[in-house]
Amino acid sequence: MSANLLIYLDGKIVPESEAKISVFDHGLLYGDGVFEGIRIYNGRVFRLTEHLKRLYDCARAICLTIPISFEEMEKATLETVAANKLTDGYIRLVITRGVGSLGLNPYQCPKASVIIIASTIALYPQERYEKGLNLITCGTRRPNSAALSPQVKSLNYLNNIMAKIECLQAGCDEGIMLNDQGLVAECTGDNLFIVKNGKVSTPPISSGALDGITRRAVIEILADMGIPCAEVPMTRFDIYTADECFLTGTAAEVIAAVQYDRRLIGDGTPGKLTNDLIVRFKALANSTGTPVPYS
Ligand code: PXG
Repeated sequence: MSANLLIYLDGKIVPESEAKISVFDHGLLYGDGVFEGIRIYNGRVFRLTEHLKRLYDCARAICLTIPISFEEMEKATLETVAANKLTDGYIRLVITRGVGSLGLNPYQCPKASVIIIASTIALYPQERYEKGLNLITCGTRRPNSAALSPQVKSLNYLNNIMAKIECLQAGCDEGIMLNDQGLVAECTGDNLFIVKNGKVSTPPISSGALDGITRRAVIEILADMGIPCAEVPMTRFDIYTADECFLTGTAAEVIAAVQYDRRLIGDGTPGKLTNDLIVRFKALANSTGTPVPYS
């Protein structure tokens, strides 16, 4: 990690070495809190409003009061990026429940903490963007929404981390997580799309897929190309027999998947539409977004 980052912590921008939180913070003790990951492209923050809306919705869903307004959060995010003079990078917003006692009760935590980190991220090596990813099915399932809604980007990502460990131990790059009914939900930190006979589809949110912002952007790009995207329940069979498969996420962007459960997807190389979407997504990301107010 770069050593001299400037971090926003509860209203102040401080050097990384001073950006510390208490061991009694329930974000640490219980994973009680929410987060967002946002990209900066070419001096602009991509889909900032959409990301902040999701953050505030997730906080609301877990009865967490974010101590600053939406507008203040927007300003703080842009100021943190400007302070670090980043024109391309990654922003991590973290809201923790705050300092409390050694008990679950979140009402013992008087004030949530707000952390904004502006840095960089590289999820997969460049070679993977050219050749595509190798996927497996993870044994770890997406939680049922009657447990913790899979829409909450909470600070407890253990479910996804367990799934990621399975992929890595199997020598694969990523894994597909099924829901409790055995339907395809998504990957460990990315949404999933397939192309078959020129038709594009992606699992619906009701299957346990996160309502990803990159997913939404890709559906919009497809619509602009005159290609509808069906949000329909999907099984492993649909992926085994697809012509193309790709993943979307803020960190991963758009990336092809070329192998799944040791079967080749299509001819085992990134598909034509996938490559086209990679280019179109880059163009969109580099030409839109909220400008960063560098001084
Ligand atoms: N599914 C899950 C479970 C996610 O956490 C996505 C899909 C993609 O959503 P967006 O809105 O980003 O298009 C996410 C978000 C990582 C990492 O390091 C990944 C995410 C967030 C933070 C870190 O892999 N993905």
